[in-house]
Amino acid sequence: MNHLSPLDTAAAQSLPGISRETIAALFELPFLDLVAQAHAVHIRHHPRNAVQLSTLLSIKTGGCAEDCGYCSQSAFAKSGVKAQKLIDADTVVAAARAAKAAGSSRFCMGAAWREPKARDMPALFDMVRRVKALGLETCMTLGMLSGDQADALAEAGLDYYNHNIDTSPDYYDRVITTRSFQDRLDTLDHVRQAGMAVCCGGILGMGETREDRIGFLHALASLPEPPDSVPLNALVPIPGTMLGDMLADTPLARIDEIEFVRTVAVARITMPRSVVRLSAGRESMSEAGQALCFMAGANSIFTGDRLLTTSNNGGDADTALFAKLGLAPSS
Ligand code: SAM
Ligand code: DTB
Ligand code: SF4
Repeated sequence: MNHLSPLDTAAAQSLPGISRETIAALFELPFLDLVAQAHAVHIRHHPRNAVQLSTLLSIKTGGCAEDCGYCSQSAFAKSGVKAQKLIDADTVVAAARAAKAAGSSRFCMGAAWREPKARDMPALFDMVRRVKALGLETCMTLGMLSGDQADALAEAGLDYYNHNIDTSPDYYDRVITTRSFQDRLDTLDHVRQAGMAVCCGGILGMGETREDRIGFLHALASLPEPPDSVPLNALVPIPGTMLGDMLADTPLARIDEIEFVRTVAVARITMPRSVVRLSAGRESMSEAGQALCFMAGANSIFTGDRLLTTSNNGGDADTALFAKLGLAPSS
């Protein structure tokens, strides 16, 4: 029998130290058993039928020095995304106000930087303070941070910092060459040391194998502390990016919905207390696929009709889906 007993599930929850073998065995479970187990873990640690809503805004778009193979904002990509400077705080606050009015509880500001420059820091502090004053949780994703930068952002009141490991340590070099897996771990460490909540996940459907998905979740669950929030993105294939073009040539590399749901379920079981965010790629997912993700333990989404440079399911589609599924937004 390859089924995990409840005892094994309990072992999987006594983190840290979850083994690769345990994660691999979870992936091998019959799909319905896996989703049932994940749902049982989910309702033990999180409110039922509740999904947290976050809204994204690109505060500095394009022209990024990194070569992330999925990203439209890399200077190495021919995606047609134009480089723009850091936008002003008034524009950010207006977008945050609209996000709050639409029911979002967290506002995530993303910048296409390798890392923020010293001259940008005062404007970032101002954005954090003013968005927070609206009664929203604040999140930023700005690339790598030094310990001092993380401390200063925490001091300004930043609640969450998003910095993804993106994929398994083994597959990482096929996706990004300009910064290392260890660089990412160092930034995550600075964020945690500064006392901010860590938001860390990655992308599925970049041509990685099941082994890579196991390695990816193993790396996340083995961080000194599991991330508070785990965004799971399905690759949005953008023409002119290395991976977008690869997927256009080999459509079968696209992750199927059942394997995506499996990955959500294994994330839920291996990181029982983390909030798992069904992130980019939701637009190309069926309603039934999204419902299975919620069943398997996803309990956060990005709302609004834009992500950073690509479109997202608009609020109307999400309101209709929540009504169909009996889900309610949570804070
Ligand atoms: N420049 C910062 C950084 O890389 O840390 C912040 C912004 S970056 C766009 C944040 C994350 O978005 C990436 O780490 C990646 O996981 C995700 N992402 C970017 N482009 C994507 C795409 N085309 N499809 C799915 N996820 C994507
Ligand atoms: C994350 O993991 N996904 C979000 C957020 N963190 C910053 C970004 C998704 C970007 C999707 C592609 C785009 O819109 O350019
Ligand atoms: Fe730059 Fe972030 Fe895009 Fe990588 S993912 S190219 S670091 S904006």
